[in-house]
Amino acid sequence: MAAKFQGVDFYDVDGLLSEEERAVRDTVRSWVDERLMPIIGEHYVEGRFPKQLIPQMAELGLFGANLPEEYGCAGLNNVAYGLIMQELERGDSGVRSFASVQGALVMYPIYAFGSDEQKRRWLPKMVSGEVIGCFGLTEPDYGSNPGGMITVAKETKDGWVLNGAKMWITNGSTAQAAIVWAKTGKLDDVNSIRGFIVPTDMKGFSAKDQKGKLSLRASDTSELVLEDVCVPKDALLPKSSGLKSPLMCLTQARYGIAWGAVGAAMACYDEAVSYAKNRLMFGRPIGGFQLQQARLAEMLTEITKAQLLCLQLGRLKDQGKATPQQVSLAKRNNVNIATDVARETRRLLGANGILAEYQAMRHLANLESVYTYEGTHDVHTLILGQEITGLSAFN
Ligand code: TGC
Ligand code: FAD
Repeated sequence: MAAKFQGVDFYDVDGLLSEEERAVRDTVRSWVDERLMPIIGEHYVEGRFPKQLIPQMAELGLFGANLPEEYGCAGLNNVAYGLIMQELERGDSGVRSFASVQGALVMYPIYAFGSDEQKRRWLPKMVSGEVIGCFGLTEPDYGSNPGGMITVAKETKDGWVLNGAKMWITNGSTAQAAIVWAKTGKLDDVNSIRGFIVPTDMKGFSAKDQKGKLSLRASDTSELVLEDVCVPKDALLPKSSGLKSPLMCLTQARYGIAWGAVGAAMACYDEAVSYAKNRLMFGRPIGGFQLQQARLAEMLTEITKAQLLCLQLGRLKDQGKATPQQVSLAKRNNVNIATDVARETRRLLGANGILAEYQAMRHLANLESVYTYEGTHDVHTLILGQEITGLSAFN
């Protein structure tokens, strides 16, 4: 079994953090060690999200932590928020996903596109975990290309009628409220996309969990079906306007994922170092062999680069200067290196590396989802390609 997490900080990144940022990180780090680590392996094997942790996460202020205090949120800066995501994903990508969907994909659109009444009605209940939300953008035939969506919202004299299906929706079966993106005009009009807050107990709304997942097992992922779901006029997020609105939410979530992936990589590296020092083969620790040392050196190098990337991105975001393309670069790089670190750790651990008792295989399997969701690695490559050349691969 892995020893207690020691932290990974080769370049004294800690020294670049404020006292408050370190305090937030240390609080979440202790919570992950004490409450999440002892149970996550079992939940993963059983394919269950640890729902019993929701009130504790709310108590710690982990939901929408970078949103303003006037709605009960923690009002933290983006670096402190990122450090929360890092520590949660050090535990498990599914638990980080739960918090990032709630904060970046559900509370953020209500905050950014909602009316004052909607913000006052929903945000405090979401901070406290009383209401869990999900974010329905992806459809069975429209994943990387959400602009093609065929879910529609038709205006009536009393409100809106929604029809369509959403696929791969995190927290879909747990949620009391779904942010649903739908076209309010012709199917070829991406500018008619609007966001709706849909209570999941509405007639015509159903959520069915996806079975047989070999990745992100400690997370609920569902298909949502909307059949003539009638919502009142005030379900519409009034300031949502076109495809740009859901894509703005993705930028918030991708930012958190960039940090989260570093957490998963740190967990694996820590496990690899500890195992390499303790596992004896040919009469000495395997960490004494050059091959394993090269593995560890590569891991530490990539983690250190990813930590510095996140910190500078967070500082830019706090200054209002971070661009979606900079977020894409960090999501793309950090998830990629974290997947490599997890794979190399699994291999370094030999047969033990396939057990749920250790972390590497669980992180590796999780990171395959993280590589795909919130824009696949390929999509982020093309976003960067467009930024570099000015030529879009999509349109
Ligand atoms: P395109 O013409 O490029 O853009 C339309 C408008 O949106 C603006 N925009 C963005 N704004 C903010 N943030 C971003 N990331 C933005 N990307 C684009 C853009 O400037 C434009 O604005 P305007 O003013 O000109 O109208 O749109 P496109 O249809 O060509 O699509 C581009 C593409 C492929 C990059 C986009 O569709 C994309 O990102 N696809 C990936 C889909 C995706 O990431 N889905 C994620 C679903 S949610 C999820 O996976 C949750 S996982 C759980 C968890 O987070 O833990
Ligand atoms: P596709 O778009 O079909 O892609 C298939 C392959 O084609 C990929 O390799 C892709 O990179 C490649 N490809 C696509 N377009 C191009 C191109 N132009 N050029 C080159 N290659 C291309 N969505 C939500 O809305 N809400 C959620 O909460 C949510 N949670 C998720 C949780 C999990 C566990 C997973 C796995 C997914 C989740 N998603 C969610 C969906 C996720 O965002 C999509 O899976 C993702 O955007 C990719 O879409 P797709 O799976 O349809 O793949």
